[in-house]
Amino acid sequence: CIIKNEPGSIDRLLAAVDRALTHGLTTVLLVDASNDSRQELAGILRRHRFSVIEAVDAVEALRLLDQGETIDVVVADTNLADMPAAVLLKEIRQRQGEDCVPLIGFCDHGDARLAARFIEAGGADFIRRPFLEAEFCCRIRHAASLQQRIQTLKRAAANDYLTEIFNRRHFFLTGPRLVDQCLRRGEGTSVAVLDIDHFKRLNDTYGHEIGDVVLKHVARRLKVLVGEEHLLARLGGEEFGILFDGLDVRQAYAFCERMRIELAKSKIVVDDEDLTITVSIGLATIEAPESFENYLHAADQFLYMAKHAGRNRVMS
Ligand code: GH3
Ligand code: MG
Ligand code: MG
Ligand code: MG
Repeated sequence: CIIKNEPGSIDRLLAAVDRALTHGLTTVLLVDASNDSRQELAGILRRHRFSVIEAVDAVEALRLLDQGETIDVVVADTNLADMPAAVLLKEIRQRQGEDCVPLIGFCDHGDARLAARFIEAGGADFIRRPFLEAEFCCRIRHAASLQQRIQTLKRAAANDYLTEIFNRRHFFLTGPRLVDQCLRRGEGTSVAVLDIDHFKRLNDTYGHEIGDVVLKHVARRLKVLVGEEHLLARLGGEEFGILFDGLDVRQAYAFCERMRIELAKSKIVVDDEDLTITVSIGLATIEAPESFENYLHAADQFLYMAKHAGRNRVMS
């Protein structure tokens, strides 16, 4: 961090120092209206090497979550005055979906049935005072590590192992929602199926391993060309799908042409040889609600036409 004599530079420096010190630590959002209790719990957590963000009520907690703060676990007093714990849970769910940040509730006294009700409502865990520091911290650590494992599994389930781009499953799971959003905004969209030409010949000539290198190369190039805006996946074999977010036919066609030309120009260095490949692309416009499979089928038919017309081209 470079310190300049400007307003706010000390704040930025302190924030950078804080980020460096807390890097890699589990971050807990501690929601507790009582200053004494919050300070005590924050003290315990910091002593046990947690990074702690404090909130005095549910509204402030939600605001911090909305700001996109990195938070691994929320630990909240279940007797918050501004919002019952179950409502806070529901609000977090609504914002972050099914596997949202885990929420652990705690209470001082009160109804013994609260723990069961809280966990049934979706809470990750429940802790009652008085508790031992070690138990408090290990329950939080456990919730955080479980969440991390879920995220790792989710990423793996969406990932194509060879090319490290999204897989077919992810494409078919998330594609329909993206189409819905485009159509509801009143924008058309389109889907492309891209297939490497004569890939079998390449495999037969250079071997399967070199074929894999080529697949990885094409995926890497496509990832750069397509960017974050559109959805790219390996559909299987040497076939890739691209769902364009809000491009009309002309724009999508131009996009596909650019991809085709870029890939044909791109040299793939294998041992001492430079390999080149070409691709054929089928592009289907999406204008009305239909099944996602139908859109793909249409794109496939255009791909088939592109192959028959001589390959290395886009058909729509
Ligand atoms: P076309 O131009 O008509 O698309 O011909 P093609 O040879 O590319 O198509 P074809 O469907 O005949 O062959 C695809 C080949 O892709 C056959 C298969 O062995 C190979 N393949 C599929 N998955 C993989 C993979 O993961 N790695 C490698 N190296 N090859 C793969
Ligand atoms: Mg084929
Ligand atoms: Mg092919
Ligand atoms: Mg194919």
